[in-house]
This record gives sequence, C-alpha cells and structure tokens, in this order.
Amino acid sequence: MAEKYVEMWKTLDMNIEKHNQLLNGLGQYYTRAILSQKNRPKKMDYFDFVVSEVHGLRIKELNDLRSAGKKVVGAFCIYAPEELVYAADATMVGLCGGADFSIPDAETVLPRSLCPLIKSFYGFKLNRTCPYFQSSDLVVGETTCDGKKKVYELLNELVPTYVIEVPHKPDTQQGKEFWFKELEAFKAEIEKLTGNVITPERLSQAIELINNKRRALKRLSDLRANSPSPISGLDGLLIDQIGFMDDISRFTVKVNDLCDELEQRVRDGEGVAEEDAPRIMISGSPMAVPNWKVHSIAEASGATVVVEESCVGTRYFTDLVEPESIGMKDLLWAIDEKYSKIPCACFTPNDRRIESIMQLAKQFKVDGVIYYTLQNCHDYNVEGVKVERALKAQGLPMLKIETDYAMGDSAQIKTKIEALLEIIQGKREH
Ligand code: BJ8
Repeated sequence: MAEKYVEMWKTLDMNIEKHNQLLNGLGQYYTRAILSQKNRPKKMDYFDFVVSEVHGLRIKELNDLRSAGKKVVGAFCIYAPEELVYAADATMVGLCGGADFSIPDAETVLPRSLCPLIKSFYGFKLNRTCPYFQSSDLVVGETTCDGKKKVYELLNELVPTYVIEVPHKPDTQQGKEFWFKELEAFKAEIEKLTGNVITPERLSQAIELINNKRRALKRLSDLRANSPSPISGLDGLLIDQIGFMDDISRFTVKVNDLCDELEQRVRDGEGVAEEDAPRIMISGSPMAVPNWKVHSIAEASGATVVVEESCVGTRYFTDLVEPESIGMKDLLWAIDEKYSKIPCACFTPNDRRIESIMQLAKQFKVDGVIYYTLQNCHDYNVEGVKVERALKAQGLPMLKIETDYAMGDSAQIKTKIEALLEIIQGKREH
C-alpha cells in the first residue's frame, strides 16, 4: 500500500518514515492475530480488505470528500453525537488510539502514569502517523474521565479540539437538561464548521442512517448468542472496531451480508470453536484498533468470546435514537435520551451497567467474565468491585485483567485465563 499513497500522505503532513514502520508492524500483527484464525466466514473478506486499505483507500475517500468542500470530524468516545455531524453533511471517524507504537512519543510530553488509550492518541497526533487525525478538520472530545479532559487541552495546541461537557449524573432531570444544552451548543458548532444548517429533515435522515448501523451491529451481536457461536470473538470485535472508520452506509450493508451468512451457519450448526468451549464475556474499557490482545489469548486458550460489554461493543448499539416526532426539539431530546443510557463508568451511580452485564450474561449464556481495565483507568477499575459482587451472587466467575497495549504481559494473562477456564471446567463437572 505504501508506494501508492505516499503522495497523499505527504499532502496530509504525515511522518512518512515513521508511518511505514507502523504499517509494517500492523500488517504482521494482523496476519498473526486475525488471518491465522480457522474457519472464518467468507464475508469477512470485505472487512479484511477494509483493514488492508485502512490508511489508504479510506483516507482517499475522506480526502475526496474534503476536496468537495465537506468536513471530517474525529472523535474518541461514543458520547460524540454523530447524528449531528452527519446531519450537517460532514463525516465522523474514530481516531487512532489503540496501539503501543505512539506511546514513547507521547511520554516525551505526558506523564507515564496515564491510561494507554490517552497516551496512544496523543502520541499519534504528535508523531503524525494517524491519517485520520491528519484528515480531521475538528476533533470532538468529551469530559468523561480526568485524563482525557486534561489532555484535550494539550491536543488543542495541535489540532482544533472542541470539548463537550458530559453530565456525570445523566439519569437526573438536571443531567438530562444540561446534556440537552450541550447538544444544542454542539449543533451550533458543527453548523459553524460546515456552513450547513441542520434542519429537522436532515437530522431525521442522519438518525435513521446511524440507527441502521446500530441495528446491523446488534443483529451480528445477537447471532453470537447461539451455541456454537458462528463467528469468533476476535472477528466480532474487529467488525465493531472497523465500524468507527468505514463509510457508514456501505458498512451497514456489509454487516448485514455477513449476518445472512452467519444465519446459515447457525441453521447448519456450524461454529468456530468446539461446541463445549467456555463462553466468555469481556467487559470493561474499550478496545480500539489494533487492540486484540485479550481476545487472541482467550480464544487461543480454548475459550470463545461471545460478547463485549464495551463501547466497542454492546454499549454502542444497544439503544437507538427514537424520536416522538420530527420536530427539532423532539429529535434532540431523543438523542439526549439515547446517549444518557450509555453506561460509561465515569457516571455515578452507574447501576445501569451492572444490570446490563447481568442481562448480557444471561442472553449470551456466558460461563465467566473477563473484566478488562486499561492501566490507570480508575473508573473501570473501581467499578469492577460492584460488577464482581453482582456476578458472584449469580455464581459466575470473574477474572480481572489490568493491562496496557504492550505484549510483555501476554504469558501472564494466558496463565490467568487458563486458570479461569479450569474453574469453569471444574464447575461444569460438578
Ligand atoms: S463512553 S468508556 S468511549 S469515555 S480514556 S475512561 S479507558 S482512563 S475510553 Fe470511554 Fe466514552 Fe466512557 Fe465509552 Fe478509562 Fe482511559 Fe479514560 Fe477511557
């Protein structure tokens, strides 16, 4: 891919040499972690193609849009209201933040004791190796965790960054009203950026566009509740990750095509793992591309990961935006309602998340939970205490893993996961 797109990357002011190193490493990791899986659905071909062109053709598409006068908005959090971005005829993309590669550069500025996701995204902008960052006209941040909101101040020195304030008690009336005002302010900001007025008609269409994407991802997720699951957890995660980068309409069609194939697999009783493979939920901090570490280790150890309770997973697609009318106020209130239901660990109290985990455990018939926390993420780390209590009350084992993006602890994680699988096996034998 490198040769073909070098000129484009130069126009985006990318660090070509460093970017080549990144691409080489990514290509090798993808082959090892993803392509080496057995019995993958045929329709995964499309998603493999997207990854092979994720810094090439997709970036060209974004830059063709920009040449046509449209804007690209980058984001890190599913709290960034994408419906408003699309309603203004702009495009939203997820920014790089899932790789160890950029962390040494970030640590020349930021403290080391910070969540790897935050260090990773800051490093990617600093070393100019993320073409999504380089193609963004605006970055949308949010006041979820302390680390992110402080780093957005520094990020704003490198790229225009607009920070949305997220209420931390979203279930209260004050929280909902506060969030409504933030949505109105964000709407005005996007209108200013694009020069387009967001009309109720445009917003309704954008809501339907994103709802359709969420429906397709939920359809895919629900298929994984079958026994055996027709697709690996690693491929399920990969598709959720790609959803933040690909063209929305095309992505929705391709996910539905894949679901058609998976439904046939279910009818044929065809799965990707042994029928009695322990069924695992992974719950916790989000996993951005190319964070495949825990899924790879779990599935190579004989488990099948059937669901991700994560923002790169169920939290993104569980609820839809469902307006009562197509008046602007009702549309914004419907967005307010949907986003207020995302159970991010930065909220307090956050019982909705515990309820969701228990419901998913039942729906996906899970045998155990891997509770995944990125290092120095206090919100997810502390919330793990309540999650563990709730799971224990239902007799479900939970393994807590706190890790970063480096591979140094892989052997240790493997040993812990094997111990979890033995506990599950022991319970079955009893
Ligand atoms: S809605 S989970 S995507 S904030 S960056 S909180 S891992 S210390 S990402 Fe998130 Fe939005 Fe919430 Fe979801 Fe922890 Fe790291 Fe902070 Fe993080």
